[in-house]
Amino acid sequence: MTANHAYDALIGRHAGSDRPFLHRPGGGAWTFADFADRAARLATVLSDTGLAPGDRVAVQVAKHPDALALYAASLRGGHVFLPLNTAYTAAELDHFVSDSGATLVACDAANRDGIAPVAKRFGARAVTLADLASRIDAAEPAAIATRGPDDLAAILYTSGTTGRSKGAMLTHDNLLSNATTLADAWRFTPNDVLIHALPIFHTHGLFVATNVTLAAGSSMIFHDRFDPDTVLADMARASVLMGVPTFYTRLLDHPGLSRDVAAGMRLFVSGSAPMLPETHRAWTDATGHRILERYGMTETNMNASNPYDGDRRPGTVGPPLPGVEIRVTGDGRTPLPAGETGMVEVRGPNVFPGYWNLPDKTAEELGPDGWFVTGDLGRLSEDGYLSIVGREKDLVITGGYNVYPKEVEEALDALPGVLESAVFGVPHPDMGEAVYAVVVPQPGASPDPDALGAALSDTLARFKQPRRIDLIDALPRNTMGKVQKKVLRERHAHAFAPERTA
Ligand code: MCA
Ligand code: AMP
Repeated sequence: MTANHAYDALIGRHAGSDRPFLHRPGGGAWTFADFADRAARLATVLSDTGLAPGDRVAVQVAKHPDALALYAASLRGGHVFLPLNTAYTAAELDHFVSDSGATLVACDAANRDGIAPVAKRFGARAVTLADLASRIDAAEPAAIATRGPDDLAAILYTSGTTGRSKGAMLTHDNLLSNATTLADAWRFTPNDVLIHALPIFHTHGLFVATNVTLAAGSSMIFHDRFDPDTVLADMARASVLMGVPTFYTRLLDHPGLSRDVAAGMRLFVSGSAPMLPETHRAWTDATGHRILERYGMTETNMNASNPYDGDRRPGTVGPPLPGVEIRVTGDGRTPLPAGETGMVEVRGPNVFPGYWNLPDKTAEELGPDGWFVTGDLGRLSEDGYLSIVGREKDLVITGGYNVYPKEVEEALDALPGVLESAVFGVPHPDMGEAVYAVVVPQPGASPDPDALGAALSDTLARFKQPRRIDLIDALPRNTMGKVQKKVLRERHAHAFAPERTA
């Protein structure tokens, strides 16, 4: 008898169920039994490639049901799943493959030629998801690898304010404990039907949306991308939507949104980026539903959530989830009283054990007492609701994707004619924030901002590329010589403001 902490509880448990799990984009559905069987056979295909328990499997594929089967197969085989944003360039992939020591890189046919040399350089094999899937029917179900709560289930790379991206290690129990907590807190039942329109290479779409559905034995309507028309059309047969704030602002702009269309829905969840209180209120006016906003991080899964019953307060992310502790600290990491703003720290079974191969970086952010320093600035109310009021980390969140200015500045500074640059976020009506860059040319040079932007496309994912690049004479600096991003943010705050009609 084997025991695999997350696989057994999320997938194995449903292996005999003929209830629907996943409604496919083109029609038809997988039952839970279909999904578990596909994962079991795909686990054999993986081990036939030479993958052993503990090995990392990097995956950069377009959203497809088989990508979820690959995640399940990786859990079953005891491998470490390493999902990658499809927007990443081959240059960005280089670091993830070398740093993780991945042995297999699953990709799409269209990218195979770009990825194969990267994989080869680091002793890995590139294989297309379609190729792996084509071998499923002929494979026998694999044995379930034994995995305990503290064994690694996944590594998700997050950028940082300094240096290269760090691999956040997530254990079987990080994933399972958070999934069961959320399924409970949000009252998921087998009758729920989730509209799954998020990407599946980040925590939100892969762990929150998928694991909660699995933990509760609910089902999902799998969309291959976010399309407001399709989301609205599917509300008639669904009960829950999870999204980033951009989903909600785009749906609010859609003429098809109404109380009637949303009448059968039970819950709308938002997270990954701050939601403006106006959006909450507009959603309630348009649909009669109160959006439930929650707060999480790659390193911690979900930490806080507005309550299912009771007051869902716009502009807050609610109290800590059951089993999770949150404190706000000041100088010397001393806890501050309610009402005061400081660093948000979290502790609980959801918090990761550290960054892959980076013990020093881990020690900076995760104390021996288990408190993790999030880099977010927040405030707790007297009755325990957390408000995220800013970020100490220099981070832009655009449409729910994180962009670390340092990475974009380094790419800009490496271009001919550029002396130095500063990158920051400004309000954007669709994406929440947009990436903005100012560039100081080298003496005598006058680089073309459009050409600079185009040159970044070889190295940076599209969502990281600045929406605007201006040339300026000098960066604003304080007396210590530090670039004043606040001044820049204020100077360009209205760059993307919707035009006013007189
Ligand atoms: C696409 N583009 C973007 C973004 N997405 N640019 C900036 N930020 C983005 N997020 C680019 C496209 O490449 C395109 O470039 C142009 O913007 C317009 O694309 P559009 O068609 O409007 O975009 P879309 O394909 O409709 O995507 C927008 C989206 C998507 C639906 C908001 O970005 C999305 O699904 N975001 C969700 C991200 C997410 O899951 N985050 C969770 C991270 P061009 O100029 O070439 O046309 S997990 C997390 O943060 C924590 C743990 C948590 O709490 O959940
Ligand atoms: P990631 O690095 O992708 O895991 O992004 C995590 C970051 O997203 C957090 O540290 C916060 O800064 C931000 N975030 C997630 N959810 C919310 C929210 N509901 N409100 C404000 N910020 C959020």
